Amino acid sequence: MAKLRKDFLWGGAVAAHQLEGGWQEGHKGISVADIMTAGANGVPRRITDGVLPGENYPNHEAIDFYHRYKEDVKLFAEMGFKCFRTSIAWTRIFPNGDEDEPNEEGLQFYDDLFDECHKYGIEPVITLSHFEIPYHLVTEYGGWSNRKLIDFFVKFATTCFKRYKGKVKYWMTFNEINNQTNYQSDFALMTNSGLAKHEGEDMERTMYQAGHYELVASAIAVQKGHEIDPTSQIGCMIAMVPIYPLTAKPADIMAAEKAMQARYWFADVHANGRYPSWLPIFFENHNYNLDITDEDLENLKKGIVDYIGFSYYMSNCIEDHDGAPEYHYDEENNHTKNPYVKASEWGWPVDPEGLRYAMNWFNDRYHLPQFIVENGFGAIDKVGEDGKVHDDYRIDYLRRHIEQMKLAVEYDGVDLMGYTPWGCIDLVSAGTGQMDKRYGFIYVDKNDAGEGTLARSRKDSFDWYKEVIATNGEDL
Ligand code: P53
Repeated sequence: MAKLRKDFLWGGAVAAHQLEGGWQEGHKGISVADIMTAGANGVPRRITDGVLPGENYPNHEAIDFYHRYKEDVKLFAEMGFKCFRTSIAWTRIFPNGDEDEPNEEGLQFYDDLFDECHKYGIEPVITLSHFEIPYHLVTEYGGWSNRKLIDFFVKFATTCFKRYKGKVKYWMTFNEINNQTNYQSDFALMTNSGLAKHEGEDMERTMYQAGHYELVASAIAVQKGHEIDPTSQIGCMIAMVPIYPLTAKPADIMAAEKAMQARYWFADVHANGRYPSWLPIFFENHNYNLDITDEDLENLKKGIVDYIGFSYYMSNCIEDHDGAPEYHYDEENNHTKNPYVKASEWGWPVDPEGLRYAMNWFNDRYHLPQFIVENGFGAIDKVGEDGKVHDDYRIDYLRRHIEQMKLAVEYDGVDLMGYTPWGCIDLVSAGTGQMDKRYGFIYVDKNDAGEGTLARSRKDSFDWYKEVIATNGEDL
């Protein structure tokens, strides 16, 4: 029976914009995360036209990791982290995104952070673009609807590959690139691609065009990254939310299959180096006339990723909705409640077996190593009388998912590189902008209203996870 790798990368995951704060420190530019207000459970964040007075932008300060990272990395080391997944804020390196020269202060910040990690034997795992595109690229270029973004991104990526060669071995290009499958969502369009909706614009078409440019940019980055450092491993990052058929009715099975194709064609292109057969037909039937060149298709072939990085929080469900031959998937409206699965307070269905299912699905389809780079349970934590958070619900969620992850390795033969639960330290929620939707092993004293001392403290899950790592996942 296969076991977890001896060098299994246990760790935790965050993203720059959700924890760093210091939004104007070191000549950082404004990113799309800096113009998103705080929402609440069920209340979406608003995207404002620039940074406006009187609005509450939770990412501006976040948890002030920018100034406190040494203390935080020390706590990660205490848990025994082998790796730490974060992102490089594009706007620290190229504040507007279109400069000729990078910003040295930004580059130095990540040098210092990576040095601090290596001091404890913690390997950085780095996402290049995690929901934090320079806002200037949105206002001046229309975000990823513009081919020019490919060059800007490739420049950013190669600058990072060169600068951090020897310090960073594991990279990912675009975080949850397939979230924009939900092209009706202002949030998904802006965070993935810097796209704003315009009257009369077919946003589904724009999403496919932006996705194409991103995939080409990713494929070029993979090629450059390998040239610069042949030992580097560059993955994609897919939001894996399996879509199950609601029943055994054949049309439900087909609807689910088509929904999976619509959500995961991004992964097909990353991992197979080409478009799946149904997509050119779909583009033609919808008269999309996308800008896809032969050179692009060559680049896609040459830029196959080294591993499948993915997040897993939940699964969803679908039934046949209209019986049309195309099975046009509508992420915003087609999901159906799964009667066998309970949801979190935020309506995220909790389904540990879905993780094993997802790992098998990726394995059968791509035959590549995998890296679970996000998984976790967002919950309201209460500090007990003893000053500690007793988060047995979080331990329960993680334990049940790790059990399934191990089954996928031990019985199904999935080659798994590592596991980095999301928000290993409490941070700003991407979806709602809340502080009180917490994922961490480390509690941060700050609430939705922005009040608190920012002091860090260990939750019960901190001690639990430390033991999990120490026993390479044996003691759960
Ligand atoms: P929050 C939607 C569905 C699955 C994952 O999410 C998602 C989203 C977007 O909200 O995002 C990932 O903070 C993302 C992280 C994010 C994390 O999941 O909304 O990569 O940036 O914080 C959790 O609870």
